[in-house]
Amino acid sequence: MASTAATATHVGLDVERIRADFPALHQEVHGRPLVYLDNAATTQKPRRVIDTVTHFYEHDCANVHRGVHLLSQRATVAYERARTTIKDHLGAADSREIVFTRGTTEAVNLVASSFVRPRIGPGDEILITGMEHHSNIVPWQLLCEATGAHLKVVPINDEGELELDRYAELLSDRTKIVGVVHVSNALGTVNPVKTMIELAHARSIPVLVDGAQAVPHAAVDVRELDCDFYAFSGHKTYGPTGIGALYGKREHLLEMVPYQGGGDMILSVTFDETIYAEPPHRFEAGTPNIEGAIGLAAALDYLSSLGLDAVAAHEAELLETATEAVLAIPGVRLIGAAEHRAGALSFVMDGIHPHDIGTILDSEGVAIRAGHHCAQPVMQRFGISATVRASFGIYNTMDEIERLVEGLHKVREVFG
Ligand code: 7TS
Repeated sequence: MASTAATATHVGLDVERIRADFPALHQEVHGRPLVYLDNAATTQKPRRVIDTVTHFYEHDCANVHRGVHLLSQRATVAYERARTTIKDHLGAADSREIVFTRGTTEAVNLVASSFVRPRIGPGDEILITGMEHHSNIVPWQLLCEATGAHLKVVPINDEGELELDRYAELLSDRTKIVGVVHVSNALGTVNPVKTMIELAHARSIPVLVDGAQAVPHAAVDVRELDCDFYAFSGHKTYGPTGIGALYGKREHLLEMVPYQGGGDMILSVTFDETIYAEPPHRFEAGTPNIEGAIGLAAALDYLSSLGLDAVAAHEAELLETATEAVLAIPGVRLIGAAEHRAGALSFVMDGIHPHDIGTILDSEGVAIRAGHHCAQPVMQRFGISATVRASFGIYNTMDEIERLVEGLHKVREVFG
């Protein structure tokens, strides 16, 4: 993964060329050129993705897996080809290990319902970390409520890193699954997921990795990680909203019960008995987000074409520069100073509410996110209610970091 400590061995990204591919970047906000630094919430979309989705609507629009007619065949081929693109992007062995979902949130809920629920009972444990997004907390709480299992949480230190010793101690014979975020959206911390997976596997405990903030920033290889499940969202990786994917090891998917019932997930139905389709279709009930899947594949092709190492290096440079520049402003305190960070910079300013900072920055044309970032336990850990978060993508520039810093100086002027 990228980290602030990454060495600059990359050939570099042609950021001006990349920017030309993103129509939404070329607009003014409150009379200033837009500086978009809210990429952890969602990214802008390149022309290639927009054109791919438009092409589907203009030429191939039909339902999948059910038509003999040509348009339906073309839609089916494109949809299944998109699955192969995702498989290749994640380094999976078999495209049948890729399930299309609405995004990371649905992927976690799917694992909770179809994999963990049948094998968990009262007194069993689910182990997550103190830096999870709500989407990797609440599904497990729902499962605990329904089954009498307990949620255990790995603490984080003052730097915003996981306490690995505590993690090892918390793994127990009762642990039925580990859920861990690869890169924290609230702190930017890159977690040592490979080591965590090894430790869990040593006790035969499966691991689900939330990769929502990892896939946009660096190469991910699920076979190298040896994770059991890996989830991510299309819209944070330059693709459409409402689409994402779950990678699951084939041996697990084959054992899993359906998530939702409906069309497209069956082999045969009578009123007495339904025989389910094989994975992954078993988990894709109903008409899927066909154009979303195709658009996501176009986004991943686009990202790969830039070179994922160059992407990671460019963003590491942006993050390092932004961290130094923002810390030089009086009264700024970083929330999350982990040795390995990627993508996001979270901070607070003495005596000024993050929402006020966000509003003033917006008036200067700079889009950041202020809030709890759907990670309220992280805020509780640091004794705050919110942070300001600047998050970076392939099209951000050093000039934009200057605009952020100028905006923060304006904030200080306004608040005296
Ligand atoms: N996991 C992480 C680490 C995330 O950052 C997010 C979304 C999710 C899961 C959920 O993804 P979804 O696509 O299913 O909604 N994070 C953010 C954010 O940081 N600001 O807005 C959404």
